[in-house]
Amino acid sequence: MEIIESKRITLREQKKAVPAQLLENGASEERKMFSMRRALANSSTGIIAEFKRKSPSKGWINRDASPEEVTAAYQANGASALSILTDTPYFGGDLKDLRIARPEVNIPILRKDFIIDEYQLYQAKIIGADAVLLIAAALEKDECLQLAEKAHELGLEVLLEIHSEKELEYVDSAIDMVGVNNRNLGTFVTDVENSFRLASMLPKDMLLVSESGISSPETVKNLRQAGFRGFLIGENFMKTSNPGEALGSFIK
Ligand code: IGP
Repeated sequence: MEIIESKRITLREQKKAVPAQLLENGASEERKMFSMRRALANSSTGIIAEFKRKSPSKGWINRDASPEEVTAAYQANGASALSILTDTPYFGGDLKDLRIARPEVNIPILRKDFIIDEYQLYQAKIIGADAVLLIAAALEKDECLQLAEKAHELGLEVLLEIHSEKELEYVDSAIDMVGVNNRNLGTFVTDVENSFRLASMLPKDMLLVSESGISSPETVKNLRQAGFRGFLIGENFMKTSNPGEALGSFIK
């Protein structure tokens, strides 16, 4: 994946500027954390509302959106949790977006990025994330489990993202939640059927999240019936001029 190569380069630069040891010390400091797993298990809406300015498939979705305003509005309109893209070249996000949003809300925040190195877990903890995404397609299984363990040491929860049956082998007790991505990362085609198909093959006691391409309340209702407790929605809200309100009318 080209995006992983770009991550490696960025990481090299970041590590030169701030050595890993220094960041690790900062990341070990205690702070208040919000459990995403618990929020989704107990919540009425289960919506994980995403802050996303652009994507490789759509280009700019909402170039000028303000992270503090949008995330506060998401919370006010019923989001159970937030997802904030921190990748710059492909998604127009920034570590700052998450850091700025943190004091505005008191619901869990997922750092959405391509995580390949524990350095990024230290960053996630320091900027205020409660959970991180680990993408099976971007990691070897043992790398993925090592990162999951490190995340837990820092008090971060792990959402494992899978897309296909062959990635079911990544599902492990070191994972807090499993996300089924409805978007094929190779072709960018989204198909919610993917969630329905994989749900029956996943452990019954695992907290399941359906990701991408969700644009109707009806779909959320059906996914809930199939066992999903989290619904990760970005574009459907971000493409409007008022993402918070769009979420409000979606769940009404
Ligand atoms: C949100 P959508 O179609 O509602 O905007 O999708 C989210 O699932 C998507 O942004 C996403 C993603 C990812 C982005 C899912 N997995 C991995 C970057 C990296």
